Amino acid sequence: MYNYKNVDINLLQGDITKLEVDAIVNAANNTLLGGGGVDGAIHRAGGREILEQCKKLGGCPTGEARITVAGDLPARYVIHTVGPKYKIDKNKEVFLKSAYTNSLNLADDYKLDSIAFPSISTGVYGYPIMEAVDIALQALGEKIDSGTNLKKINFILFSEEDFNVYKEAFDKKLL
Ligand code: AR6
Repeated sequence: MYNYKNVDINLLQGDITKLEVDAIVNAANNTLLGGGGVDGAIHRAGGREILEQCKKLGGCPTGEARITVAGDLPARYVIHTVGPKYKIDKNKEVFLKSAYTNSLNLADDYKLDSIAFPSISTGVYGYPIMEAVDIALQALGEKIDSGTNLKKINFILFSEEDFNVYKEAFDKKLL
């Protein structure tokens, strides 16, 4: 557990669909209609209610974020964001950072206390996790510096390997 300017920052390993937080973040695609990876896991565990709301949103541009209910999940909301495709998108650093920042901003708009992020873009979308973690940290730091209502910001990594990459980067920046 880390703390930066009175915000608790937690690194976890496991399945984001199990977390009892105000909002979990989904690494979605532009359609918001589901897919594989963490997106598939969230829709599978959350049930149809999430998809019904997603259908009404009409998609989401890369780097932006949208919010829905969380259906059968223990979280209250799902914040769907779309990260860049590493090999295809130009300005991928900008888009990855804004995916984090816009998700945090949306959580603040809803006055949420807690949020959990997966590692956006580092699965199917091919972003190297060593590069991605620095961008996640930049977005986090700038958001907290500019003021947030959030009390607890969690990052949850599916594999032990990814968790260790995050831990090393977080130790360097936040300890
Ligand atoms: N909990 C936490 N993390 C998870 C879980 C889970 N249940 N399942 C996977 N991860 P990815 P992307 C990790 O591919 O790269 C989808 O098809 C995974 O190990 O889910 O942003 C969408 O519809 C990896 O570290 O997201 C898009 O088309 C991280 O989540 C596309 O994939 C992100 O991997 C988005 O690709």
